[in-house]
Amino acid sequence: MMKLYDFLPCPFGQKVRIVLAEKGLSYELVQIDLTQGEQRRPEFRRLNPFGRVPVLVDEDTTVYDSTVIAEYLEDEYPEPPLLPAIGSSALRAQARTWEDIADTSFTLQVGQLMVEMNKAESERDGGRIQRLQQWIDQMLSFLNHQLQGQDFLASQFSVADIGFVPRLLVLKDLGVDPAANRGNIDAWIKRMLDRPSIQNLEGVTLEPLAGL
Ligand SMILES: N[C@@H](CCC(=O)N[C@@H](CS)C(=O)NCC(=O)O)C(=O)O
Repeated sequence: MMKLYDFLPCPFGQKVRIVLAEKGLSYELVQIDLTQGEQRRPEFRRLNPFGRVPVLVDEDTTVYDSTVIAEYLEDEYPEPPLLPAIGSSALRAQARTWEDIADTSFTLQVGQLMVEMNKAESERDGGRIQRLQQWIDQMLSFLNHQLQGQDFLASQFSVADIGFVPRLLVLKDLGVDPAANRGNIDAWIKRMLDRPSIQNLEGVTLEPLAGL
């Protein structure tokens, strides 16, 4: 059976767990407690020398980085597909671009906002909070525009949408309502919340993560 080394609050691990659930794949979850520094243990470093979750072990294959894991799962277990069909190169590129935008220009920034919001009010950097909220707000408007006339970011439900889910689910509690005045995002979130893979997602929390 596959093993997923993960820490439940990690948004990148959550992304991979949505993919596994969508594909109906069973796996053993091995928790690496980042709050206890378990990612620095030599036995974990042998799997990922960079000491980061998630890591997937499938028989003799060890894969890390959520995007690479999702691609590996798509190659090995293509049904149901979570990328547009092979041959639809432009749409596949679009899905991968949005997945990358989610990871590098959304998830990280929401994580930084979480860190600030978790501080005592007197310790918070108000300017940084404002800049992060503005950045996230702009990203959401960009997404809302992309979703005009389509149900999902790259024509069908895909890794592009999945990439945004973990942090979309916590944003409202961080002072940015993703759906406010953004009808396409509102409908998109409702559509995604219909999916058992997302309804049953574990680890969605407002606790900031060390090491993000
Ligand atoms: N690009 C990586 C990012 C993974 C990542 O940042 N993982 C964090 C937790 S969410 C981690 O393991 N941090 C531990 C550390 O850096 O010590 C991915 O997509 O999988």
